[in-house]
Amino acid sequence: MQPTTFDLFADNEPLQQARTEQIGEQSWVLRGFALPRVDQLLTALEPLLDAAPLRHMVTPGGFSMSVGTSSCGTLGWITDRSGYRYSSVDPLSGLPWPGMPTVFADLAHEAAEHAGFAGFQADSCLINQYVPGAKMSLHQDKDEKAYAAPIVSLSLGLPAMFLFGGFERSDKSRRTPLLHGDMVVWGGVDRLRFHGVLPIKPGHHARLGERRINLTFRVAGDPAKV
Ligand code: MD3
Ligand code: FE
Repeated sequence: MQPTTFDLFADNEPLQQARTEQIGEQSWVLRGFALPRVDQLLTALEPLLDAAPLRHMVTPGGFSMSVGTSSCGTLGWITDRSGYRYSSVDPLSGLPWPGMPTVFADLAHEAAEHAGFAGFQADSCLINQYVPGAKMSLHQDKDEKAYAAPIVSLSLGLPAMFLFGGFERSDKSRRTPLLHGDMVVWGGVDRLRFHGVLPIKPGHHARLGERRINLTFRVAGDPAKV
């Protein structure tokens, strides 16, 4: 569990160090990994959310999620009264989800590689927006077709306290803060761990205002077809 360091910028840029922290056998937090690309990421995000706006989806149990969600890529995660699943069509518009911007795909690929997962090519990016008070209860991500690929996440805006649990809902969970620019890669034996996010505390982020945006990059469909 020895933290390693690497240079975020080219030689002539101001030195900023990102730290890689191991939080599980095959899970890594890449502190600040996305910071050099935040402007490009937010520029790419804006038109996506115009085409496929954030919405509060309803769970099979009939509850409206406190998190606002949308997707880009070939597949997007949805939920309604009939269940959770991936869809190639945005049910709001009846159109395919917006394509995955190159800056998203490249960043996710590089983060995965940095954590030891070569060749990661996401076919889905779930966009979660949290305002203060919004949370995500403990759950497993099991709607993807296969679990061989890791899940890669990017946190932007307000900080969150992330819960990293075990393989049973009742297992004790550890917590780690996720800050603007942090990325996390969960794979292998840690892929099916329960996880969640505590209610976001009120606050203001210089770049994103009163919100947190989390992007999760996934291989949701047939891995052979990505
Ligand atoms: C650990 N999102 O969208 S990202 C989700 O911050 C979700 O919005 C949270 O959980 C968020 O499903 C957490 C981190 C994450 C995603 C998938 C995981 C952590 C994971 C899968 C296995 C273990
Ligand atoms: Fe999840």
